[in-house]
Amino acid sequence: MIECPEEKVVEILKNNRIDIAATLPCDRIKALLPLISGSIDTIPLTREENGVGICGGAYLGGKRPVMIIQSTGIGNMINALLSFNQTYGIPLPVLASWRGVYKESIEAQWEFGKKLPSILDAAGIKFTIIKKRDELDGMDLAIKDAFDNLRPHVILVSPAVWESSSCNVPEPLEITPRISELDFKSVIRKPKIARYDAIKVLAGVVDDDIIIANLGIPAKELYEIKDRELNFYMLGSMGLASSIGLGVALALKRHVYVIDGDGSLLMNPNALVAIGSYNPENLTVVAIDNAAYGSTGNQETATGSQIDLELLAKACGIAGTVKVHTQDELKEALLKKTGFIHVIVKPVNAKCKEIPISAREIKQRFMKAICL
Ligand SMILES: Cc1ncc(C[n+]2csc(CCOP(=O)(O)OP(=O)(O)O)c2C)c(N)n1
Repeated sequence: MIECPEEKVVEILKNNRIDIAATLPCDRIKALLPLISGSIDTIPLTREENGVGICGGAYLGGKRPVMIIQSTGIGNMINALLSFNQTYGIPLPVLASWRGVYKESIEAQWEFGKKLPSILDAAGIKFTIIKKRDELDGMDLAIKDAFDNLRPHVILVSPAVWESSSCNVPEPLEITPRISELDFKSVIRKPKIARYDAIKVLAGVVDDDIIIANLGIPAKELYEIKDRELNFYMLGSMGLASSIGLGVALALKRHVYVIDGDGSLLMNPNALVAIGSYNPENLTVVAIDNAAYGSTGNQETATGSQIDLELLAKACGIAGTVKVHTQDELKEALLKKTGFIHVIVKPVNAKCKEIPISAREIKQRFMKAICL
């Protein structure tokens, strides 16, 4: 009889050489999470989909990540699991505390929890159900399946597994008393350059640096300007460019530039929250702001009149930020490797063809180029 099944889980993760855990709490795993963060590098998430990007980036950089979340979080990840992990062949074991099915008193858990196996089945996402402690070895097989077969694998763990565990839950931390002050003035002028001009400047300064290119027209423009094996072109999973960039930057020493967009950053500002808590020196987010969803026909976004992305980045704790309007200003900021470069551009799309390489080729040649 295992006294503390949580310890067994940590042992399974360690035996599988898991070196990054991206987590978001569930009450049922409150004794597991501190054990995880005590023995594996842990990235606390603010939304699960963001974790899919960070873990994917970490994998591209040579790490072996896992996500540990509540099962409801799968609902926040499903597009990314399909359009990123399944499409590119990127492994991701997901340990999900399975709510809604076992001694569940919260009504809001019932609908999704009960239907989750059918949802995963319909989506073609591999999953393993662990109903009791003596089935925990199934977790080991599921993790191996994810890495051997380059796919996500969800492990639905019933709360029954943790029942009457002898593991302790630590005391909570209190808020850190502090003063927040912001001395910030920013001027957004009439844009002079287009996204294409900005990407040209970036392509001109990279040496053996990495570029993660946002989905849609930005990726196509980069492909046309300068295709290279160290370019990772996103084809889906809108919102995850900077999350992927963060994951790669945390895994590797090399510099990582992310071409992101205003629409995408506003879809997943959680990426900025995560970046702000690490501020890796080897990451530059090039936030190309055309105040529009450019790739889908230039529908306006809130950056046109309401939100200043540089201010948002600062509010999220990103240390180095700058706003640029010209190619020269952009070049200077890129050479300084500023953490967040807010590039003001016109809503203009170059006429580019589809990227003629498959998602799996994009991934394979990228990983080969960084010598993994
Ligand atoms: C979840 C999701 N919603 C919507 C889309 C459609 N879509 C693809 S690219 C894009 C616009 C992205 O805008 P932005 O990040 O500002 O970049 P831009 O194209 O302007 O450079 C949209 C809405 C999508 N692919 N995925």
